[in-house]
Amino acid sequence: MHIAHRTCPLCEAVCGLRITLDDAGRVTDVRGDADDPFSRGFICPKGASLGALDEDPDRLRAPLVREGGEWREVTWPEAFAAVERGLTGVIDRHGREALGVYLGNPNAHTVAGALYAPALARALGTRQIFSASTADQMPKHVAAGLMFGHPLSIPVPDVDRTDHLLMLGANPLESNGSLWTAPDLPGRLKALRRRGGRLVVVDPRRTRTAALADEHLFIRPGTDAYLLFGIVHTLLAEDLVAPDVGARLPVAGLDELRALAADFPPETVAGVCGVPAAGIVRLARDLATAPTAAVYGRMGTCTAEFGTLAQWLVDVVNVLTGNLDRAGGAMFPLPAAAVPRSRRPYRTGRWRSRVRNLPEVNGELPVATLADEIETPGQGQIRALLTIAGNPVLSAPHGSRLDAALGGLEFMVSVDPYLNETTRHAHVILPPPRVLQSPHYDFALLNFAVRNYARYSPPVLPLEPGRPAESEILARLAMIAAGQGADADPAGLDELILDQTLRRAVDTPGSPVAGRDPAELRAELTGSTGAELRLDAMLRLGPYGLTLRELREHPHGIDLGPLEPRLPGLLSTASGRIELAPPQIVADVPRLRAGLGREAPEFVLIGRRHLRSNNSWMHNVAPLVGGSNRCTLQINPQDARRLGLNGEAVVRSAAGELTVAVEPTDAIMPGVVSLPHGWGHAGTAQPVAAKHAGVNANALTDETVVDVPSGNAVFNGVPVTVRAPNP
Ligand SMILES: Nc1nc2c(c(=O)[nH]1)N[C@H]1C(S)=C(S)[C@@H](COP(=O)(O)OP(=O)(O)OC[C@H]3O[C@@H](n4cnc5c(=O)[nH]c(N)nc54)[C@H](O)[C@@H]3O)O[C@H]1N2
Ligand SMILES: Nc1nc2c(c(=O)[nH]1)N[C@H]1C(S)=C(S)[C@@H](COP(=O)(O)OP(=O)(O)OC[C@H]3O[C@@H](n4cnc5c(=O)[nH]c(N)nc54)[C@H](O)[C@@H]3O)O[C@H]1N2
Ligand code: SF4
Ligand SMILES: [Mo]
Repeated sequence: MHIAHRTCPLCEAVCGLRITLDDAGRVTDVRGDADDPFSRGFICPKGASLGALDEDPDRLRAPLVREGGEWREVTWPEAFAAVERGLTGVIDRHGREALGVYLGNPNAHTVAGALYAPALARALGTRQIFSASTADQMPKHVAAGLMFGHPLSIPVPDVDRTDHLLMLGANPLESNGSLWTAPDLPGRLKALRRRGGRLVVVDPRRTRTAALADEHLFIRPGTDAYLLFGIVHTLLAEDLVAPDVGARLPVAGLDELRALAADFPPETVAGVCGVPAAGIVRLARDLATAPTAAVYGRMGTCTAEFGTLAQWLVDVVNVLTGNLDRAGGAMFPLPAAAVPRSRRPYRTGRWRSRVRNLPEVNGELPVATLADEIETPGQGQIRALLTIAGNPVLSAPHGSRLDAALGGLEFMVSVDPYLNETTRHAHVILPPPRVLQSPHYDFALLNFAVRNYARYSPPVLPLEPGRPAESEILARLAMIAAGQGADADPAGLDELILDQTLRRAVDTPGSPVAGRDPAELRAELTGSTGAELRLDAMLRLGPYGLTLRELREHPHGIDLGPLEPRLPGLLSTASGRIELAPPQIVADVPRLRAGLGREAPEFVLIGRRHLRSNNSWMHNVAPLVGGSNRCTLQINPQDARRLGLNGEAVVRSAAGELTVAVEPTDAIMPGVVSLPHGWGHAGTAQPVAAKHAGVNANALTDETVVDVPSGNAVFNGVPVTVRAPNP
């Protein structure tokens, strides 16, 4: 028997786990790690099933190569050779611009995704780079980049100290939080209420989070930017702007903001968002008068038609109420492992997509146009695609179209543990090893943690001989893409990146190692893999001067304290101030204004998440599926009765049509229907998932509609019609 402690990689809450294994390396027990200073023993049903997931017999254990319709297991050298043949063939025939890559959500959770996916994307030498970020949080990056200067300068609610939290379009009791890393958010929210604080939830559904709150307001999907503008209008009209604004909080653009807000008084926006004007005014006054307060908006407000405007307004309210960057407000975390951030002011649109002329954001193009780029002939058409930890057939807007498009590629490689709806189109599938064979460090998520904290989990189980770590898989792909061949030594890539990192650090004035010799610094690093050496370098160069050795000596993690104010040093806008009215955002306000006069569709579709589900890929774990974790269309009973729905409904949008089981519930407001995404497993090689197939919600979502500044997909507020099936 053996007990291992490690971070759960399954969601953004980064809980510490205590895992018991038998002598054969099989997991016999998983529980929360009570000694983790951040998660203090919290665990959810997904974390508890990590053993079952890790040992899922349907996970791929060897690489697969597809010849015609037949899959064949091959050795790793054979698989990499097949990738080299496929990729170089496409490059020779069509050039590098015919290469595309899609990076899925688990890249935010893996060491490989953080450290090697960027190098791979660069090595491909193409601008056809796509990720789940444009089906998720890109509006927040754009708003933060334009307001504060860097797309990762994202404030998070200081949940443990706040007196008042206004939450829009998030359901952490099911999701466990997003862009807001806080293990046991249910417990933290209950503690907020216990100490006399107030939680207000705005959501078209009375979710489990809403049920916990002091107050829940229904809102028409897609209209949060109107509601938030109504709040801003009230703060300005009633002179509720905090005295810190202009002093502790240096701002630019306040007058312009005032002029913009003039068009969105509560009485005007109330009709659009379905929240009474008096309620909007009260929300504003409560935020302004609470001792401390924070506004937080997530999926429901990001993946919507006015996602960037909503994300901008969330932080405008945090600024105007004086709650930005102070204890109990919305604060900026300071992660331990960090390369110095660029101080160049943030820009988007440095290039544009070929077919729809959509602007680049954060170096990538919107996934909403991936199918266009694969299907549309001409110079630059994508002919070869790599998918790394992604399932866009089920997760991208109008994923059903992508399903067909992927079939037309000349070559496709997937790095994925499963043969699924997306990877079935690949010619080569490269499976990463088991979770317990992989190291873990949260390079991405600790940017959003409500306490500064660091924890490293080395692999619990060794790799089988010849089996590459996921980092090595991506490094090898990068070297193949760079033309160095399938046999090149991945250690060469690590040394190159280490050298660049150290050189940049010694050349940066004010850095703790400024002026030192990079070779000497390299000699100080410890670690048994390239990934560990790189982590050690980032820790040493980071703000706490930690080392990998220290993290290894603290297997439960190190608490680095509560969040602390970071202004004005954090700001990297050209003005050095918080930009309250950045031109690219101001340019999108007329679109919002035009929406004021629009007639609402009869029904709009929204998504939802379930505690025991995880996007598209945990439906093959028997203990997690079934019960209330099902793919049903939630609809208000009034609507169901009026339409005579009984059992099933036909839902149709501009993109497609589905027939789905209905679940009448008064938790959802009339005129709104909800369908979870990630289902539609028919024909998969995963027998448990196939038994709980469900339908693909993204057969209905419309890739032609995006949030304009960010190009982000719109999953919430999709106009649909609903009717009973023909008898
Ligand atoms: N309609 C609708 N669509 C949505 C959403 C919605 O709310 N509504 N949500 C959106 C959001 S927020 C997101 S993040 C995207 C997610 O979009 P994707 O990232 O495309 O989809 P996932 O379902 O997360 O798929 C993850 C894939 O990674 C594989 N995988 C799991 N672990 C690993 C690993 O360690 N390494 C590798 N290489 N692969 C791994 C899984 O087998 C699976 O194939 O979906 C978006 N789509
Ligand atoms: N159990 C579980 N946990 C997960 C995931 C999972 O699939 N399952 N996925 C992970 C991922 S990739 C992410 S990005 C996070 C997301 O985490 P959250 O942001 O908490 O996402 P959701 O649970 O989808 O909550 C979105 C809420 O927005 C509401 N909503 C829909 N439209 C609107 C609108 O127009 N306005 C407002 N105000 N509300 C609206 C929905 O009813 C829903 O309750 O969760 C992560 N955690
Ligand atoms: S809340 Fe997230 S990190 Fe914590 S155990 Fe559950 S899935 Fe894992
Ligand atoms: Mo996500």
